[in-house]
Amino acid sequence: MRLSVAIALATAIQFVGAHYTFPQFIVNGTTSSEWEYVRITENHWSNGPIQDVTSNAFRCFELDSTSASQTNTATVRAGSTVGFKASNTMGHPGYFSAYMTPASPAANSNSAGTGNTWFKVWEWAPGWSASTGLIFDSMNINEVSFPIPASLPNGQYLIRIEQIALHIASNFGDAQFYIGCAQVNVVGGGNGSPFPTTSFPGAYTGNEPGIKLNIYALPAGYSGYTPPGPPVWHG
Ligand SMILES: *[C@@H]1O[C@H](CO)[C@@H](O)[C@H](O)[C@H]1NC(C)=O
Ligand SMILES: [Cu+2]
Repeated sequence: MRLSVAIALATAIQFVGAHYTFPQFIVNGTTSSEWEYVRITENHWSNGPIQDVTSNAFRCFELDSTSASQTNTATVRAGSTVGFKASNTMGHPGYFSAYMTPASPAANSNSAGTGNTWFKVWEWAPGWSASTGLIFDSMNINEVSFPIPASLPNGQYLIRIEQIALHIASNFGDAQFYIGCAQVNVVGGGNGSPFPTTSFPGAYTGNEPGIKLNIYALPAGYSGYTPPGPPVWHG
C-alpha cells in the first residue's frame, strides 16, 4: 500500500514536471502575473496537453465560461515584442506558432475568436538536414517572444500561443498541444489586412505532416518540417 502510493506520487510529480502551461504574458519587457492577461486554462493544475484538434477547447482551452471575463486585457503597441512564459521548462521537441484574431465585441468576451478570423503572426519550426534529421533548437526553453505586426489595425485581439509537442506523434491524435490565449488591445497600429485566416477548431485535421509525424523515423524522401496551418502574415 505504502509503496503504490509512493509510486503514484512520483508519477504525478513527473507528469506535472514534464508538461506546461503559458500563464504569463510578456509585454513591454515585463513578465505579468500568472493568468493576469492569459485566460486561465483547463489544465492550469495538471499542465497536461490537449490532443483533440476538433474540440472547442482547442481555441483557448479555458477553464470555464468565466475565464474570459476574469482576465485583464493588456494594451500593446503594434510592432512591439510580446511573449509567453511557460510554467516550467518546455522539454518537448516541437513546433511553436502564434495566432491572432480580432476580438468582437471585446477580448474578454466568450464570443471573441469564434469565427474564421485567426491569422498566424509567428512560428518557430524545427530545422532539418539530411545528415542530422530534425533539429529542435526550441527545446528546453522557458519562454518565447515575437513581434506584433506593425501594420495591424488598432483594436481588441486575442493572441494564441501554441506548441505542438512531437515526441510521441506517429499516430493520429498523439501529438500534444500546449496552448493559451492572451487578451490584448492593440494601439499604434496601421491599416494592414491580415490573411489568410482560419478558425479554431478548424485550422487542423490532425493528419498534417507537421502533426502526425514520427520524428525518430522520418518518412522516405523527407526534406524538412512542414508547418500545419496558414503561412505567417508579417504585416
Ligand atoms: C505598454 O506600453 C505602452 C506604451 O508604448 C502602454 O500604452 C501600455 O499600457 C503598456 N502596456 C502594459 C501592459 O504595461
Ligand atoms: Cu508532455
